[in-house]
Amino acid sequence: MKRVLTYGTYDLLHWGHIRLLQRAKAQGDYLVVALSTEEFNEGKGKRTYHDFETRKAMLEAVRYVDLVIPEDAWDQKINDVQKYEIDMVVMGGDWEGDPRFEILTDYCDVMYLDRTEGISTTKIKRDLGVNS
Ligand code: C2G
Repeated sequence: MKRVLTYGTYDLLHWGHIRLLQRAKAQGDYLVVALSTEEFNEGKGKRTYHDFETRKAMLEAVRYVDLVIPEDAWDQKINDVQKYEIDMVVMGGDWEGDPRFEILTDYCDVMYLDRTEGISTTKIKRDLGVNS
């Protein structure tokens, strides 16, 4: 059983998110998503449309997702990898080389996948004329 872990905000779930989850699950047999809490998002300068419980429920409805856990601190990742016996962390390419993920290479594999071009939560809000 190869266990995969990924992190994100996953607000206004869109095709780029689904493709990331699909490809992350394809790397193993079990996919854990660490979902940013509102408090953590404030630290990332992000305000979400959906609250944590709604974003969690939406992710749990995605066939590729096996477990959703909260992400509420940058420094929880090593503990997450150990606690959930993770074999591989997978993130989108915008995180490639980020030390907050590179540090995990001592504990598990780390893989970065190409982002899906032309879609983002920010773009959706902008195209809808919503102040992001
Ligand atoms: N993503 C993607 N293609 C897009 C948009 C997003 O592949 N067009 C990927 C991102 O690279 C990320 C995941 O989808 O791996 C979730 O994206 P966000 O919800 O924007 O997550 P982010 O704010 O990058 O949070 O600790 C790390 C952070 O929690 C990551």
